Amino acid sequence: MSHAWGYAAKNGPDKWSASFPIADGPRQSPIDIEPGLASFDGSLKPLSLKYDPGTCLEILNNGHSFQVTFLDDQDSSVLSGGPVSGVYRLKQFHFHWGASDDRGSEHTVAGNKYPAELHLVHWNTKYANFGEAASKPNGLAVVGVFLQIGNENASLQKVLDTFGAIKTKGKQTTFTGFDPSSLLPARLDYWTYEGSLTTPPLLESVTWIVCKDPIGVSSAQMDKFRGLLFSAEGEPECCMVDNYRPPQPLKGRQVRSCFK
Ligand code: E5Z
Ligand code: ZN
Repeated sequence: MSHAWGYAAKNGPDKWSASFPIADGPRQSPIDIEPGLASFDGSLKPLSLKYDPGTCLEILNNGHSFQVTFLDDQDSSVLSGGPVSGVYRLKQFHFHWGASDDRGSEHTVAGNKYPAELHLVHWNTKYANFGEAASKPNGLAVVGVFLQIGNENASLQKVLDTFGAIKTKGKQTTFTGFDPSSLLPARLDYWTYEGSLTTPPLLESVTWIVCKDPIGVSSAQMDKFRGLLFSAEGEPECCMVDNYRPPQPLKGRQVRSCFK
């Protein structure tokens, strides 16, 4: 790739393999989840997500999405149970979305897209830090939550209310006291499979935990997402939309569910 990676025709998902050959690897994400092909696994534990709003630090437009970053120097905001062993710390959450409400999620369910997908990114504390964990087969656990159109989401609105301060690439602002639990569905039924980061470097280090139940978002709130820019201040304005990678080949992997 002659340009940095992105989601445009010249540097989008079809082009990533030139610079990141793992793009064609054995455990790439996202995938299409076919519920009828997932196997119920009664040995899967309930997912435990315990988050401390005191660890929420800031919100950043990184030019690909926006992310809310958490202090991860202690076991204060953690994932355990579900398909994983040990304790994983929350590092950040971010979203992927479309140019319109008919697309935007990375994972699909029986071929169907949702308008957006939330990713809560955690790293395995058996490693020293996120950077070490990111290259290990069991280094990361990402919880995926679909957004579906409905009523305004009051918790999400707290995030969207910061967007005036992070419109362009590289901008960040303090964002404290936010409880990411407020963005979770009431029921944590999930599918799980072994996959990768969905953006370069596409590292095959992610245990994916995709919630079956979506959370709500209004169409007006989805429009707020689309008001962010991929571009930096002073550059030609380029709306941050369609920042998702399409489903990748399953290559014999099994998708398991914690529910029948
Ligand atoms: N969309 S996603 O949830 O699959 C996802 C989650 C996290 C990242 C990308 C996609 C991410 N990217 C930053 C680059 C990275 O964190 O992964 N770097 C890893 C190695 C490293 C610090 C070394 N990081 N030092
Ligand atoms: Zn993501």
